[in-house]
Amino acid sequence: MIYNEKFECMSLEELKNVQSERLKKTVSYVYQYCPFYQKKFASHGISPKDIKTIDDIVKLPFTVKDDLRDNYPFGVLSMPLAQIAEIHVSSGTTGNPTVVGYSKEDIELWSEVMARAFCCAGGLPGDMVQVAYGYGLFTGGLGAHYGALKAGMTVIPCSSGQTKRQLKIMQDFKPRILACTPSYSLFMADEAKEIGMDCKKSSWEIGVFGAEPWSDSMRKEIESIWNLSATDIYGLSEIIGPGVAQECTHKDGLHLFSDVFYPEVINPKTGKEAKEGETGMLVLTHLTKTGMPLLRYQTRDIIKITHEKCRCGRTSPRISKILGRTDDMIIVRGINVFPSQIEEVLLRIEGTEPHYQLVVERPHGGLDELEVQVELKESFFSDEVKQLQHLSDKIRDEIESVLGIGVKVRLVEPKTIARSEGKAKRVIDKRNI
Ligand code: DLL
Repeated sequence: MIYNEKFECMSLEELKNVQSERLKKTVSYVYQYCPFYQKKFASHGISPKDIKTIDDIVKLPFTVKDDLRDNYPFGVLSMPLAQIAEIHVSSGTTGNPTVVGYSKEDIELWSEVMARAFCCAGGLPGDMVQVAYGYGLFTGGLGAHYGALKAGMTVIPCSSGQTKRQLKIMQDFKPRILACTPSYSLFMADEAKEIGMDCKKSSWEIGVFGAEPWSDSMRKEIESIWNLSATDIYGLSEIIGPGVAQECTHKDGLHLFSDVFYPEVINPKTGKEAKEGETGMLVLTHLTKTGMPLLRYQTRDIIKITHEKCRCGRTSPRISKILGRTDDMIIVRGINVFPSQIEEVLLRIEGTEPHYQLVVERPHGGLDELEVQVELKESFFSDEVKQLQHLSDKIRDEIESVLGIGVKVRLVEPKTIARSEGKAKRVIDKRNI
């Protein structure tokens, strides 16, 4: 079912008109209400009258994650804080996290795009949705929740974790849709097998899986284990959370809801537009958001885009799965991790060198495990085992409090982590994704 046929199936010409009108409105709006953009426009010599159609978007300056961090916490809002309805936070590189403010209308917009996403995946009003994305500052849980409500579905707000209880709920309530990270669906399968459950008989027919990279082979695995149709959903907190793009049942790219989020694909080195079909960085512009609209936001996600109409009838452009990042962010159990966050902790702790490596594994296809290998200082190397254990526990606790996920810490001898003459190789990703 197509949730909003008018906007999802609009002719490209009509779509362009809608995008042009909305861009003009958004640019005037931020120019009037957002001191951050007033300054940015002034320093680029741009004013709203320079924007006449959507093609003029290239005249606008880019917005980057550092802009949000430099204006932490509320400096990029376009409305007084008192009118902001909800705040979410996503992990930053070091120091300040990224804060996102939603107006009441933005929550409505979020509900709309997530309703589109559930229907795009094959869901129908009346379906029951088990939301096993984390609820809280992370956008996954609440975004899925709002969308399911808007689409007229029944929500079970499980959040992530308490896996045996999730499985019992699935068996007893028989939800048709499961929304969680793809790796959590595999972890649930392991638990299910442990308690002798026959996964093939699950009530889930549709999976709405995202928030982390996953491959087509992982899709096949999940589909065969759970006997469901696994679809990919993409989004990021700065833009809205989940609901920027979603695969339809043809699974031939993710439909990006471009009447509300305008996509560009650029060469990350030159900032120039990449050609259709060429890989590049996805840049997104809010066309209707009011709490914290962003113009030409550099997502750092590498994708390809096509504007060909899909067999499902939707005319929205489709993006490939996320092919990589332009930075060194990795996603571990759905949580964004930057090596620099770990480095910052190590620099604070006496006894360690800032030489470290992150090893990520997904044992038996289950949940990701992150091991932080840290080099000891020469002077600490000869210390008692007890002291070393204390040091390793301290590092683990501090890293866990920064990242919000469990990690293993392994202290290694001085000068054993390979030095590099160029960019240090901080991450060894052994997951097959
Ligand atoms: O992960 C929002 C989300 C929640 C999307 C639930 C889908 C489902 P952030 O925590 O801000 O927001 O992380 C955003 O995660 O820039 C991508 O690098 C990555 N990401 C999100 N979805 C996918 C996906 C949420 N389907 C960052 N495939 C993004 C690959 C994804 N990477």
